[in-house]
Amino acid sequence: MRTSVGIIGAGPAGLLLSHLLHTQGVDTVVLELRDRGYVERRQRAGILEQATVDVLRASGAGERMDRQGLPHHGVELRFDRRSHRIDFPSLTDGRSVTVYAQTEVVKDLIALREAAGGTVLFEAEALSVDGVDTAAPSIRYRHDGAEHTLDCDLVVACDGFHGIGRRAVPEGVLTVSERTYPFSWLGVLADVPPSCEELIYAHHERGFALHSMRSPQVSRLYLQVDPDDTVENWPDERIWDELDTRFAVDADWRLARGPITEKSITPMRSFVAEPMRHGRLFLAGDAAHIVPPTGAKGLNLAVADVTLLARAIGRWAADRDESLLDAYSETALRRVWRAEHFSYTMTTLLHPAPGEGEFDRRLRLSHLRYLASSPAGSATLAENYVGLPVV
Ligand code: RFL
Ligand code: PHB
Repeated sequence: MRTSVGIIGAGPAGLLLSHLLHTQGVDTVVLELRDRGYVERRQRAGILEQATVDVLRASGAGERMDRQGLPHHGVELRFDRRSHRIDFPSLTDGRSVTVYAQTEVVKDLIALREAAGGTVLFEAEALSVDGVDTAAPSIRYRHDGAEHTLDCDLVVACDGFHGIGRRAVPEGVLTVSERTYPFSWLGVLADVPPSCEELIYAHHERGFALHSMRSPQVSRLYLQVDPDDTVENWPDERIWDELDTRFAVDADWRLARGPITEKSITPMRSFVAEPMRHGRLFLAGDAAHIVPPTGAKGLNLAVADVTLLARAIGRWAADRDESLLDAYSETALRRVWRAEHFSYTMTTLLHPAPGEGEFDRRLRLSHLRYLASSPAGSATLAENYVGLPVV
């Protein structure tokens, strides 16, 4: 098989890139390890920055998002048993975020690719990328029990943190910066209307808790847990009791309980591999960088990467002008490192680390009070959360 741009991975990065290139008349093939149902149901992100919404809408992928997405104009920080609202529009020249689940973005993009006759091969495992230093790179993959080769002009690895794309870069070329955190997130989906109108980021001495949502009927909740904890340790009753403790406020507020339909534990990691290009191979999304989910940036970074890349590939396909391709890694990394810093700051701000001392605890509380009470502090949080237009 032959295509212009071979894309590994049908997560948001790979699917959106394929869609954006299609709108510019560039042919792609997407290879995806998992089956379609798995990819469409994998629970992950929920918050879209304004710029992400704009890209989806402008490319024709925003029709259902515009009907079903929930615009959010602020978040609540909760600590010391009190609530503090951060208002986005007044602090950011009118910008906001939208609650619309990654599962829905992925379903919308697959449906669009299907309607346009695009090729997305599910249960197709990329095994290696070859010839990235030549003008004729290729992807070796397994599909329907046989091995095949996809010949390409360019290859884009959108295959997430555990993918194989990054490994095609020769030894010694990539610089990796990394941090793992001494805690994880237990995430649950519950069939109960959210107990809040906006997200609640709660800091408690027993650990962080987050109240998010998927729809007016479905809540999404997270608890900080130990990195070696398991879901078997967390029966539903224990989860609700712990959430009650961490969200407790001196006000008339109650957390509604309902049937928990899904539970999983996610480690927290920061990771950047750079540069995001080697020869004819490009890295995008989680294949190149990971942020801890506290800042809600991962999906938005993936969208920002492929938006840049689609423009660069479009220019190259039209007249072989490589200037935007050459600039891709450096331009993308400026946003990546801003998000890395914000996600790290939000994570260390809200999660007590095991074994930390009184000094760290007091610094954290002081930082929280500053962000909640100073207009400059609140504006820093707000402008990073909704996404900085220029970085
Ligand atoms: P993905 O979504 O991981 O997709 C990669 C795809 O590549 C496939 N693949 C392969 N295919 C073929 N051959 C191979 N050898 C392959 N190896 C892998 C995989 O099956 C998969 O389908 O990466 P992408 O597209 O870069 O998208 C990144 C986002 O998924 C990720 O950054 C976000 O989900 C992170 N994230 C959040 N981001 C936000 O912007 N806002 C949020 O509110 C938010 N919350 C979260 C999150 C991530 C979380 N978890 C579970 C890590 C909350 C959580 C709990
Ligand atoms: C989510 O809704 O899954 C979500 C929201 C905000 C975050 C992380 C996850 O910071």
